[in-house]
Amino acid sequence: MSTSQRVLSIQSHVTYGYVGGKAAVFPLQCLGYDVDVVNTVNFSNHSGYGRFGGTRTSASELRQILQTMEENQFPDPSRLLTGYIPGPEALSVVQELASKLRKRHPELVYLLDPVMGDSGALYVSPSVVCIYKSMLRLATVITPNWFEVETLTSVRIEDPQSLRDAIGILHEEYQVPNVVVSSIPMKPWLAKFLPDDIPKDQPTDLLCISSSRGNPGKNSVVHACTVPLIPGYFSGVGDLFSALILAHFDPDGKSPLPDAVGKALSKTHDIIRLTNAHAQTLDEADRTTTDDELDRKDPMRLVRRMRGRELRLIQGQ
Ligand code: PXL
Repeated sequence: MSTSQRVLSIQSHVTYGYVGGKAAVFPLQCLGYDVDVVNTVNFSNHSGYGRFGGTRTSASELRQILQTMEENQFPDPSRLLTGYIPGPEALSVVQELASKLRKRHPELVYLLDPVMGDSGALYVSPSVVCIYKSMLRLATVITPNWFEVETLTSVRIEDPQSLRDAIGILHEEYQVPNVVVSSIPMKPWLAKFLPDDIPKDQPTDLLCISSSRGNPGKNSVVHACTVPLIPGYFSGVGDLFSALILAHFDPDGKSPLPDAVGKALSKTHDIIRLTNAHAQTLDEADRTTTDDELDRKDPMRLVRRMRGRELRLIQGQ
């Protein structure tokens, strides 16, 4: 990779722990990128701790930062990474920027992670959904989770055809060249649909699909790979995964999308393994997942549990 590559990363900042920009920027820097960072929120810690303090960056603050960057004629990035942007006004400012950069540099590599929710629930304002839909055509790669694919396409994914339909809508209607959907639980109907060399007898595996749009009239190129599921939820994993895809992706051929996704998946998996091994060293009482009664009696129990599950990014560098 040339040393002059520059990423503009626009996502959340937390003082303690590794989600959003804290999960993305260090890996990008380790891989040789200069990273310019815009924080969409400035919080003490991620929301899973139950208590978090700080502020969201307003649309006018974002505009001021971006405008001054222009006035000072700082170099434009060759790559753009956008993640958690919880409000519609702020997201519109990012849309304007992405649109301007895309016009100025048609070769811009833009990874858009449409962070909206998970497991059937939105955790951003519902009004960001239609803004994301109108931003999709600006992206080079998008990394929605299963729920976000359903939200963007209004397709309920319940069999191979609906999965094909949803990805087809993202490629054709929304003009997204590359779609990566990760952390898909291995469902029986999905297993039947996969090629022979993918292990399917382990319901404990997670599947990742990457799909690149073909030339007009041609089918898209779809790759699938699996990683063993490590039980439990680790915050910031999606942010790390997206950053690594952006870092490794070389649209001109040396590392096309499936290669970049493979590298990102194995590195992310290694960090989760390291993090999980560390979490196992916690006291039994703090390791046990949810127990509302115990958490109510001792709110610091949740804090200890979350602390033990912060990504071991530095240790795993
Ligand atoms: O993508 C994870 C994430 C990012 N940013 C903030 C969060 C979380 C997950 O909880 O709270 C502020």
